[in-house]
Amino acid sequence: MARGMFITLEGGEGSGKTTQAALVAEALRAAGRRVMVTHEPGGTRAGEAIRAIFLDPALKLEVAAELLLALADRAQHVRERLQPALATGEIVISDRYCDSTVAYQGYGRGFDLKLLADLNRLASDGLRPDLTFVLDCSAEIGLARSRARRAAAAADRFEGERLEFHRRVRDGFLALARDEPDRVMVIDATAPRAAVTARIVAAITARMAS
Ligand code: Z5A
Repeated sequence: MARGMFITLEGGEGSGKTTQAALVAEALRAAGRRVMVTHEPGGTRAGEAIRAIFLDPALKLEVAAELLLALADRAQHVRERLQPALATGEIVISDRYCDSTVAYQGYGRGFDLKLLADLNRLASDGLRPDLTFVLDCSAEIGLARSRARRAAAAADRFEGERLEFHRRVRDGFLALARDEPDRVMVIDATAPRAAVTARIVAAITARMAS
């Protein structure tokens, strides 16, 4: 069976994942590749319903409920969208995936990392990214970007978290990059958008060639 390439974009709030998912896809398509862009939480009809609950600032979710919602969303996303697209040989770019659960629910909320690895394996059906880019910037910069973009709209459940939470999340992503240097690459998210895109596309192209 053909197997496309699975790329994930990770990082804190406002680090530029959504922006880069679109720009990288555009660059790869211009080079003649078939690309699907998707995201978590969401990416499927059921997933978008889960996302609405997951982010609703009016809901006070237990941390275990939050974790299980993220995993339920992933179970649906992997089987309904990721595996079928990869099976046709597409390049799949997902804006967040399993590493977000490790960073947010593990480093942020304090769940045991071994437990999360097991649960992620179950939810993802063992599907691992070929390459992951952590868009890295300080929590202050990321949150300021998100606030500026959302203007008068209400903050979601995560934006309302204390700065310390967002710093732990950043530490989590950087720890993942140290643990898995062959898969996870840290990119300076404070660089200009086009420079960030160029670094990501260069790394993908190099990986394809190898
Ligand atoms: N979450 C979780 O807890 N557990 C899980 O397992 C999963 C997720 C999967 C929603 O995710 C929340 O779900 C997330 C973690 C949790 N909460 N938080 N925090 P999301 O991905 O939907 O939401 P987000 O991370 O808050 O995304 P975002 O705010 O949309 O950020 P972004 O996609 O990284 O950034 P952006 O939208 O591309 O850019 C933000 C702004 O910065 C925008 O105005 C851009 O034009 C600007 N920007 C982008 N790049 C640049 C550069 N290079 N320079 C200057 N300005 C830039």
